[in-house]
Amino acid sequence: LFTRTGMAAAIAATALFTAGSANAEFQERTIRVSNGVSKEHPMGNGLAAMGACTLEKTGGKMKMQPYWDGALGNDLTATQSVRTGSLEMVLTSTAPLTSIVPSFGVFDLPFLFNDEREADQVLDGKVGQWFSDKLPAVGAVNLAWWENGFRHTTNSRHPIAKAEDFEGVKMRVMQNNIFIDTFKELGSNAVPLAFSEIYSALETGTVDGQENPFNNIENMKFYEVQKYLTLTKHAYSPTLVLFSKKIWDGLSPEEQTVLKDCALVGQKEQRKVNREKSEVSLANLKTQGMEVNEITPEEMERLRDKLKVISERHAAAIGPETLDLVFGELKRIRAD
Ligand code: TF8
Repeated sequence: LFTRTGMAAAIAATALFTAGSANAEFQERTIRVSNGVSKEHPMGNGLAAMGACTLEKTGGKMKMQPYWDGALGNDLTATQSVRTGSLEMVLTSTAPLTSIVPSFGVFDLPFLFNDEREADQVLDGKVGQWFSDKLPAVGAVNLAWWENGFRHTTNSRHPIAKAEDFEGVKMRVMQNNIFIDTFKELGSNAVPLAFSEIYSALETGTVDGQENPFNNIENMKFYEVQKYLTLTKHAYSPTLVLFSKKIWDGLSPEEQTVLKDCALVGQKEQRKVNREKSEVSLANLKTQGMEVNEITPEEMERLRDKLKVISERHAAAIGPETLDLVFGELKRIRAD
């Protein structure tokens, strides 16, 4: 009898121990995610897919908790919170981070990518990994590359149909030297501002124009204060899915794997919806009263030529190794 009781106790202890180790793999966690846009943006679809995935893979323990409209800071300040470990995650364009990782500047060069296929192939392959590998040293882990998208230009002054039409237009740009220089080169007055400040800057006339993907222009209701939309497609903004390295190092290997796998599940959904919605957004912007201007192929060629100097001027800051890597990969992709 004595032995049997001992056995039962030992079995109970084993059961407890097993439950305990399962708990150690996955703890109750709420992953707060900062983003500058509002929840109807395709980022919302991506985060919903990612969150459903983490819940499923952790038996309900790991939740994604998005914060919208820059409630936890803009791209740059939220990234600083991620780096110090006071915030788990941020979705941010690469451009504001170029001051932290100068090689990211390559993505800001005018007309780098021609289409989404090129962007996906560069970012999802070994080149994208090479960029991601630079982030742990500055306190962040990139879980995947999502998409902000191809950027187009809006303003309230006049239709833009050629390079010279940028002259004298006060343009809000991202907090990034290459964007500032690009619009200065075109004769605009380039004003760097955080994303959350754009609407009121446009409304009060502090700036005349800005540039962003269609989804963002619609999501932020810039159409209320902007008349002209020009299809410049002058840059593609990749989105980083940045996780705090400090917090990452305290996660179990299983939790880390779940986050990486689910960020890719989210990527698939986010890119899909972003691309579908982009066309819908353009149509909605017209319905809202925006006048849409295309630039003729000849004028586009002149615009590209005029901006070639930007790549030359910023080559040293970006670094030759980075440029070789990205342009080498693009050459390979374009030959396919
Ligand atoms: C910008 C960027 C931002 C995005 C967004 C907050 O213009 O394009 O729209 O990074 O995720 O500041």
